[in-house]
Amino acid sequence: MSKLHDKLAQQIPGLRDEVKTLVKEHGAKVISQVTIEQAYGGMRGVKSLVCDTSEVPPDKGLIIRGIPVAQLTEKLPEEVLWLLLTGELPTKADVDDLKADLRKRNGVPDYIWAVLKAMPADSHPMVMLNTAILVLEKESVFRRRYDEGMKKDQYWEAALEDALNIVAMLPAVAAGIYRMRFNKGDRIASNPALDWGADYAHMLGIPDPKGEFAALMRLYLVLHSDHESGNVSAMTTATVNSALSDLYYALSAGLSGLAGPLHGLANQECLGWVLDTNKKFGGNPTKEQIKAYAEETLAAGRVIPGYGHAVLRITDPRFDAFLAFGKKHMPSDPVFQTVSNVFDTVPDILKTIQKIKDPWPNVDAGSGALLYHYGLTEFPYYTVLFSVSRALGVCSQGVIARGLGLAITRPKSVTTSWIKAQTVAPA
Ligand code: NMX
Ligand code: MLT
Repeated sequence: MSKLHDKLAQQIPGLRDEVKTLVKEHGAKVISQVTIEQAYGGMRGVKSLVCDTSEVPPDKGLIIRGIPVAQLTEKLPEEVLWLLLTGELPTKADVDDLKADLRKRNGVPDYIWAVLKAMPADSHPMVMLNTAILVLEKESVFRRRYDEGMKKDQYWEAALEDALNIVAMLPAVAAGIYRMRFNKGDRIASNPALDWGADYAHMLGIPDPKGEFAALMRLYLVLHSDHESGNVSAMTTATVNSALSDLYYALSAGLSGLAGPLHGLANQECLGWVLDTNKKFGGNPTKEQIKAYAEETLAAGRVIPGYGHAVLRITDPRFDAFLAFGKKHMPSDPVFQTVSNVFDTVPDILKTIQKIKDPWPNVDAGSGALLYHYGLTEFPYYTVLFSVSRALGVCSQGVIARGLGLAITRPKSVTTSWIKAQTVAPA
């Protein structure tokens, strides 16, 4: 058994007992209320989910297990995976063990490539990724063991097996999709000497003489790894998984939510918007030209991608981390400069629109320019990178949920007639 398995085996029974006691002794305590506006408004702010892997205070941004994400930017994604699952940073021996375990699990079955090749050549890369994950469900340890009559207190172990197998295979699957979909030539074999993020960079095949692209990939995979559990992809993954559909079904469903333009597709749309400004103005636009283009976008009833957030009310610290990377490695890159100028311009415009609650950039506002700089210019692919990273968080959430024995998700819906009846004052 791996060190990660053993660590969780030590922790999970105690956590389960703690939750049982909390519910038994304080189950009736009210922690949130729901207004009519929230019922129609995407349940914004309703506290009705529990997620222990991370939290997102509106005035601070992502905190993973008590550590602000700005303090995790030098960590490997494997270290963050360990942190998400156990609540502690791993020792060197722990992380070496996890790396070796992932390496053992990273072979992708040949049938995946046959399925992907059979898909229309112009399929969106996110459709290819979600199809591959769903087809891989055949490998689910959770489903096999459930069919064999596994006991409830063993669910988390089978979920951990699925989570680790998925995380291990994803870079090769995602890199294979990149090379196939964008005619980059044959797939590139995994290099067992590399860490998970650097190996993904290597399998994509982007020339990287100085190792900067690998460094960007590690950073990217850390920054997108988790964002508590109320966002569409995490909540969907958790809901599907709560039916004891295994993590292959659950992740594929969750990432279908990430593929939406209001969620993870915004990174593709954001770079598109930045490049459009450069095209429209025949080069790097001035701040006045950016302002004019932003106003034109808003007047057309469209959103400025990469700006605004359902929870945050500050500049996303993940955006800050990407901006710092860009300033260090590519300060004079014209696309990066436009991203930086958009940051100086757009919040002031959005602040004048009363209905917009957060005028600041989110994680998607800057990452595309950095990828573009290193030659990863196929922006329909960008949400796939987000997905590989987000799998770390949502799969960790799934393992913990099965460890805690959380119930199937089933809130109560009401009709508009019922809501109208609540607004009538009693006679
Ligand atoms: N540009 C134009 N309008 C905006 C923007 C924006 N960037 N952000 C919010 N609004 C509008 C929003 O469409 C809504 O309009 P209406 O009432 O007419 O439907 C109004 O402002 C109120 O929205 P908020 O309450 O501020 O935001 P909400 O919580 O509903 O939505 C987002 C959050 C992220 C969906 C929204 O800010 C948005 O659409 N941003 C652009 C897309 C984006 O960057 N998405 C990525 C999110 C991060 N991620 O990685 O997933
Ligand atoms: C995310 O990382 O999932 C996004 O910032 C969206 C969110 O948290 O609502």
